[in-house]
Amino acid sequence: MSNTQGYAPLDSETLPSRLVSLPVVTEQLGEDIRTWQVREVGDGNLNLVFIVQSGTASIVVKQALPYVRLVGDSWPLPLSRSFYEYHALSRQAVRAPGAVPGILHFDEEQALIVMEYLSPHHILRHSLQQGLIHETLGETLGQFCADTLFKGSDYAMDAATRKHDVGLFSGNTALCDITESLVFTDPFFDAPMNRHTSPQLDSVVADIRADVGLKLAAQRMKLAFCSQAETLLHGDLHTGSVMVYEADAKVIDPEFALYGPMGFDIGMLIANFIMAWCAQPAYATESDDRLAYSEWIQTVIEDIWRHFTRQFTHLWQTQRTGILFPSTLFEDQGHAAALDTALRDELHRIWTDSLGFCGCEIIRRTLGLAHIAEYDDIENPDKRAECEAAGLQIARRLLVDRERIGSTTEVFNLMQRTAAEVET
Ligand code: SR1
Ligand code: MG
Repeated sequence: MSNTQGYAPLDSETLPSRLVSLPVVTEQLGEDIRTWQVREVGDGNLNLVFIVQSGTASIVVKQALPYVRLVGDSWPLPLSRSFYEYHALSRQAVRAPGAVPGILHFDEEQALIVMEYLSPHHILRHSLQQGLIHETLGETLGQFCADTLFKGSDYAMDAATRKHDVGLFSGNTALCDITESLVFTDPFFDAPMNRHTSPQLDSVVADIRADVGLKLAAQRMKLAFCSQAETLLHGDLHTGSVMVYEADAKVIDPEFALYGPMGFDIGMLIANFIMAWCAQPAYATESDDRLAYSEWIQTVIEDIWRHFTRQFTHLWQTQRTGILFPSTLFEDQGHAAALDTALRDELHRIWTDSLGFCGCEIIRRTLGLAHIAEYDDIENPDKRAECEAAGLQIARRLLVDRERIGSTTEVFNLMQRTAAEVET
C-alpha cells in the first residue's frame, strides 16, 4: 500500500477544484465547476459521501476518514479500507454483473472512490421503515450472494489467483477487528461502547450475558469468521448496504471485505430483515397494521435463501472450475451422483452457519455499539424494547439451535411464536 502523506479530506467547498483535473469526472460533469453542486450525504458510521451534480450528470464521491465517523477521532481507522472497498467492488462487478455501482475512479492516496450515482435509489432500510415493497428483492439479493460467494471460492477460482487474493485482502485487519469485537464479543459483556434500551431490556441483557451456552455458540461463529477463508465476502451486507428503486437493487459499501465463511453475508442479510420484521408493529397505523408488509419481509427472506440455493446449484453444476470436487474425481469416473450429496451437504453447512451469524448480528445491533434505524427511530422506549426483545429471543434460538433449524419455514414459525410470547 502506498503512503498516505498527501491525504486531505474533501469538503463541499474544496471538492470541485480538487476533482476538476480528472477527465473521468469532467466527462460526466463538464469542466465549469461553477455549475457543480456538492452535497455531503454520508449517514453511515465511517466515511464522507458526496453527491456532485451538474447540469449534465451526477456522480458519487466516497472518501474514507482516518477515524470512525460514528465515534470521532478518538478511534483511528486506516484509510486503506478504501483500497479494499475498491478491490471488492471490482470483483463483485465481474462476478455479479449489474449488482453494484460502476466505479469511475479510485485514488488510493486520497482514499477516495468516484462512482456511479444511483438515482432515484435510496437505502433499503428506509423502505423497511416506510413499508415499501420491492418486487424481486429477495431474488436479486440471493443471486448476488450465490454469484459472489461461489465465484470467489475454491469451487470456481484458479487456486493461485485465489491465494494471491486471500493475501491481498488479509491486510484489511482493522475492519475485521471491528467485526470480531463488535459482532462476536462486545455485546456479550458490559463493553464500554455498548448501549441498549434501558431499563426495559436490562434483565434480558443480564440473561444473555449470563448464558454460557450462548457465549460459546457466538465464539464458535467467531472461530468460523476468523479461520474459514472460504470466499471473498462483502463483509457488511446489511440493509443499509443495499440501495433500491422499485424492483432494482444494488449492493454498496464492501469496505469490510475479507475472505471468510459463506454463511456470514447471508446470515447478516437475513438478520437485518428479521429485525425489520420485529420492528413492524411499532410502525403500524390505523390505516395500515403492517401485517401484509411483515409477510412480504418473510417472503424476501425465503426468496434470498431459495434463489441463493438455486443459483449456487446452477454454478456448482456448470462453473465448478476450481480445485474443489473436481470433475476428474466425479463426472469422469461415473460418480456424478455423489456430487448431489456433496452439494446438499455444502448447502446445509452454509445454512447452519448463516443462522449462527444471523443470531450474532441481531444481538449486536440491539446491545452493541452500532444499532439499526428501524429500532432507534421508535420513540416510545416500551414499544421499542418489545420489538427488540422479540428479536433477541429469536437470535438466541437461531444461534444455539442452528443445527436443528432446517428451513426458512421453521425460522418463520420461531419468529411468530416468539413475537406472540413477547407480546403477552
Ligand atoms: C464502528 S463501525 C460500526 C459498524 O458500522 C459498519 O457498518 C459495520 O457494520 C460496523 O460493525
Ligand atoms: Mg457501510
